[in-house]
Amino acid sequence: MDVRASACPLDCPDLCSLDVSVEAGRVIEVNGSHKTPITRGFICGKVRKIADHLYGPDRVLTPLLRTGAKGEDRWRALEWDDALAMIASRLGEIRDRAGGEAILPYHYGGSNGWLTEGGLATRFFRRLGASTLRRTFCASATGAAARGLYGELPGVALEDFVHSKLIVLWGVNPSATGIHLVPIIDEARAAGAKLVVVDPRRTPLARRADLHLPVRPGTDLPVALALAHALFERGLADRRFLSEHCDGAQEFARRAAAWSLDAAAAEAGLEVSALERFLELYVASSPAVIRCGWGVERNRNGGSAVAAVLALPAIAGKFGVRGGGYTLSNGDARWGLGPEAAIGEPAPATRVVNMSQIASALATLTAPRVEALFVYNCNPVATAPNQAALIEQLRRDDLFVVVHEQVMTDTAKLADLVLPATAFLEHRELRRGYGAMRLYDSPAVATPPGQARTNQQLFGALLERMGLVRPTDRHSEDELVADIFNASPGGAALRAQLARDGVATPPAGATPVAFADVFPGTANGKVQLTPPALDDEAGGLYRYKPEPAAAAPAFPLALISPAMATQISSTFGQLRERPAELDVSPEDAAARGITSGATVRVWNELGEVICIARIDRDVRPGVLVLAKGFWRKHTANGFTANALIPETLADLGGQAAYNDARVQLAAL
Ligand SMILES: Nc1nc2c(c(=O)[nH]1)N[C@H]1C(S)=C(S)[C@@H](COP(=O)(O)OP(=O)(O)OC[C@H]3O[C@@H](n4cnc5c(=O)[nH]c(N)nc54)[C@H](O)[C@@H]3O)O[C@H]1N2
Ligand SMILES: Nc1nc2c(c(=O)[nH]1)N[C@H]1C(S)=C(S)[C@@H](COP(=O)(O)OP(=O)(O)OC[C@H]3O[C@@H](n4cnc5c(=O)[nH]c(N)nc54)[C@H](O)[C@@H]3O)O[C@H]1N2
Ligand code: SF4
Ligand SMILES: [Mo]
Repeated sequence: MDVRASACPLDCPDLCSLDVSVEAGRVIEVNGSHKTPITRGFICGKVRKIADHLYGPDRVLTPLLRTGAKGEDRWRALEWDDALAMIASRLGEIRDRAGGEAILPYHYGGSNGWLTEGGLATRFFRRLGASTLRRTFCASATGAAARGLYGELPGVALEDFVHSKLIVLWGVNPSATGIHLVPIIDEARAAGAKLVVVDPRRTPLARRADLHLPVRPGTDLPVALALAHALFERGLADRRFLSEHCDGAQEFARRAAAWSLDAAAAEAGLEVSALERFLELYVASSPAVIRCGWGVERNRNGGSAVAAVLALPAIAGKFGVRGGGYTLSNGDARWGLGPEAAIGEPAPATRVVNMSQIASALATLTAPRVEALFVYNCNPVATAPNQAALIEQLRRDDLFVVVHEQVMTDTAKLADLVLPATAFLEHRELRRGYGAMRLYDSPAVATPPGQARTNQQLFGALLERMGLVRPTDRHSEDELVADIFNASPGGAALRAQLARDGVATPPAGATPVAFADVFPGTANGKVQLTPPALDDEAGGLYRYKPEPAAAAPAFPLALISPAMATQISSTFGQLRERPAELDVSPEDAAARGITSGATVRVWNELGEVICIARIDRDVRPGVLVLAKGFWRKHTANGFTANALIPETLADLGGQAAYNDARVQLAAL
């Protein structure tokens, strides 16, 4: 048995370093190592058990052609050559007749690397003149807000949280979504740090926190603005930092003045005393860090809310010390590298389709209508909004659906053609972390089962078959990786680090301190507290959009869908046997005669879900929780939370507003 070094590129901030035991090309065991220091030699249960995913009965092993009606689950195995010929001829025919824009690539992160996302897939669809997908499932509102205020600026390194005296977890649940922060928080607390959690649910860390603010979903904006306003009004704002490092402070203060602590507490469903206590802790503590998560962005106020939360450390003067400031996505750690250099084809100005509005796009776009959907790195039936409408569209006989996948997902089941994809231990991946500031170039360590092929192999073959290869093209993995590094002045040094240590750290180091080692990446190097571009995009940044009163009587409950510990979004869902459970507060359950374990119906104008209820004291009244990532088999009627999620967007980044679902609930 061989032990090989790798790194986990799944959509998780931690970017664990791995030791993978391999025998005869098969993964036997996966353990954490120490190359990413926060891994500390341990990893999550999901990846420890990845052999069940790689070699389980749901793995797609050959190309499969649908032989029954769409969704009927009857397939015939094909040779790759025949599958590729079929795709090339169908896409070619559609392009020649209806135009390239009748073809829509559909992809999100998959395993989030720069080889599997980007690379030859993007080159292929650009040269085909396909419609352009705007990728908005996740982090597009947070990304727009963070870049608007700070430009590209790395946040507080996760390992530096040990130095913090106050840790604020705002719409983030590391106990499930980034487990390596938990022991770091424990260490900080052992050294005297306080912990504040802002979350509608009493999460495991909220239970242990010094202060938990159980906000109503979507009300972070008033809370953050009221805190900012109180800082200004009480003379607690850091005037020196604001004048030296910030633009737009006056305008920000003017807008924040719309919210007193009283008004914000009423809107968010909190005690004013809790907001006073939060303010007191925040002012008194240094270093203080706000770990902003992705629970803040997924509603109609989400972009403004994230911007307001990120403004707080500037207003309160929390930067410039190790362990102080904010952490959002450390993907912005200024690597000076990106996947674009490997694509080798400029983006054409083709029609843009927001992936979070896919159901409507398929139903309503004309000139041209979408006739082919090519899905890779994504499982939209489980993860996109408006699930029932999407399923109906995928069933259309005049829509050609190709899905490149590792396992038979709910999306693959609705395809015309399914192609077997490799998983991360079976292909090379270049990946930088969005929590841990590390970069890996991990080789394949295991043999792909069956006829699984990498994204590069698939799209390289299609480029060739469709006559889209140019004589100057570079397309081997080595060439793509070389192009990524060669495009950057710091690339050679990073490559040398990777060759020497098996891991690289950003040019500014793995634990840069904002406003000491690194400064905002905005045009003038200052924080933009009210950036005009965001103001335009949001139609008024920091302007709160309350719940539409008309909807309340019919659909009085807010449904949120946070992450599960046992999956990454829908990834690994095939391994779960237990049905989905809907968490209901004791109050809302009692009002409807619902007991734990009862079958319930939860619905709105978009659809309904029939599943099992669990009475949960950790959920605030008025809120229901049905996790993201369930598969259709996990509920009694084959629909998940996504069947209740509207296609309306957050105010920035075209972001999906997953937590804006409003529903009614009844016992069945
Ligand atoms: N185990 C596991 N790890 C994951 C993932 C996974 O699915 N499973 N997903 C990965 C991905 S894709 C991402 S984007 C990250 C997400 O990482 P997190 O941001 O931690 O994930 P979520 O669970 O979506 O949301 C965090 C919290 O926000 C709360 N919340 C919901 N609405 C609101 C609100 O309006 N305001 C506030 N303040 N809180 C709210 C939820 O109750 C939840 O506890 O995790 C990554 N890591
Ligand atoms: N209800 C609700 N839904 C949500 C959210 C929510 O908060 N609530 N949050 C959203 C968030 S944060 C995110 S990030 C999205 C994620 O949504 P998706 O992008 O759909 O992510 P996954 O569910 O992880 O599915 C990724 C798929 O890509 C496949 N894959 C992985 N690597 C490769 C590869 O190399 N090649 C190919 N061809 N395929 C590969 C995996 O097998 C997997 O099936 O979900 C969103 N969905
Ligand atoms: S999913 Fe996250 S915690 Fe699990 S191995 Fe990967 S990086 Fe580590
Ligand atoms: Mo995400």
